[in-house]
Amino acid sequence: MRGVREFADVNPADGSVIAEVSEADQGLVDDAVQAARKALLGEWGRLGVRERAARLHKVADAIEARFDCFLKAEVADTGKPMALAAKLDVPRAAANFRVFADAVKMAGIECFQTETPDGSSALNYAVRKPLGVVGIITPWNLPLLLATWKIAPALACGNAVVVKPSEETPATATLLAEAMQEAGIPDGVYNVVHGFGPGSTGEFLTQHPDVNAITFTGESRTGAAIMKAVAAGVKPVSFELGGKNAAIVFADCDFEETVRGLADAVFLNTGQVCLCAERIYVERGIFERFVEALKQKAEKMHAGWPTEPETNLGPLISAQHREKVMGYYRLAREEGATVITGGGIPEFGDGRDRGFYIQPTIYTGLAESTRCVKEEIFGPVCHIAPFDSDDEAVALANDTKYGLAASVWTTNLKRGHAVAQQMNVGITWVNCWFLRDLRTPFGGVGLSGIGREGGMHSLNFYSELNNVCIRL
Ligand code: NAD
Ligand code: 6OH
Repeated sequence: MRGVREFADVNPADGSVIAEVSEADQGLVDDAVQAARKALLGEWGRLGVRERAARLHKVADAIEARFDCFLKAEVADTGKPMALAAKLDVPRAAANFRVFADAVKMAGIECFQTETPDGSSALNYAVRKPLGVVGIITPWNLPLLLATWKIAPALACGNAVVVKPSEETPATATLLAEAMQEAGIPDGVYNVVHGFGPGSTGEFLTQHPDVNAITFTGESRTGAAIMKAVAAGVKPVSFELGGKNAAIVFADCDFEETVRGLADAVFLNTGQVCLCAERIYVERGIFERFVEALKQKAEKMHAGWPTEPETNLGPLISAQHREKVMGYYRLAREEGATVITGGGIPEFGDGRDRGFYIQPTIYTGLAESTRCVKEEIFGPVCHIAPFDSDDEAVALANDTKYGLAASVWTTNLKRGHAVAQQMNVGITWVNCWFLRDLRTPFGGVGLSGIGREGGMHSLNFYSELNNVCIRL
């Protein structure tokens, strides 16, 4: 028998088992890849761009028609507040399909008229072709949003995909198959395999000789392991990896807006967003006031059951991840931090005590060289430090091996531009955070990734260009 080892899907809000999931072994991964390859030779491979785009809009329609199912599945898998998933995760899944359906229809092709040495000319034009079978490996923090961010452009470009969602959050990728079927996406174009990473489904997929490219979102260390796995086949990769993102707060900021924005940037999704700010640098004149204001926000957060409308702080994803974050909370004290608030595990006296909740936490007083300031924690936690000049703030923010996102908070637009452009990252927000336009380049520098996705950047990654040169 193949693919029969089962693993538990756990609800992080109360530790209950919500499903048993079959782990795909090498044989099942082979089947999925072969199904995808076969689909490329069938109806899917013959569809024109207009019809492909129309079907992707239908996928978006089918997601919207099942909004509540996706919502419940995502919340059960992650424990995140239902209000957040209803505002962010599920709508973004539909939006991902619509944006890339439209983008591929609008995309032009490169074309050059070339002068030849004999005084005549040639015409060059590049045609877009699918890569083939794309392996998509995704994490647990925004499962549906991040999977569809890659699935939609891959399908828009005519590829077939094999998706391996995180073992922590298998539900919504599975449910998406129903939406695909309803939308008329032919069998074999969208495949899902469940399982773990090393020595399991994820590794089988990255090492598979018939997979043409790998697109991955997750930890930087996992990205490094995947690079090794694909090296022998010289396959293209797109990596969206970790971050240790900085925020720079100037004394001339709109104080209330900034505190509100940064409370989101630190605590949204219990700090489990790759873009979250874990380092906040505040101009010295407003340092004490800012620390106090963010502390007030942290202490007012409501760590309720996910379905309660006032809940704005869910649990962490797993007992193991909570142990990792608690390790950093202990380390911060050893490294000499002042604990402004939090640092522990809350007690509720009900079923949530069996879940993986953790207190929102703020530190000050750490040296910049400490591990808590240098390493990604991925929890509801930040360190706040003062600065005295624009140059010092830029230097502090850029002193990291990561380079995903930054935010700058000031009412001085000239300063906002100047500082933003000096950030060594893929995305800098000024007076906002996680405000997304899906046409813009998205990705990271250094340990935060390879390549850019979004709009044309996604279309360029998920397709091969064949330049045709015609002598005229
Ligand atoms: P992870 O790297 O542990 O796992 C991500 C996926 O990779 C999972 O599906 C996992 O099963 C799989 N995997 C693990 N090892 C593998 C291997 N050797 N071969 C093939 N597949 C393997 O990441 P996570 O813990 O699920 O997610 C949290 C991390 O993701 C954080 O570091 C966060 O910053 C990062 N992240 C980055 C972005 C971004 O856009 N830059 C977005 C979300 C999350
Ligand atoms: C990381 O946790 C969040 C990534 C967000 C996106 O990839 C996006 O497209 O908004």
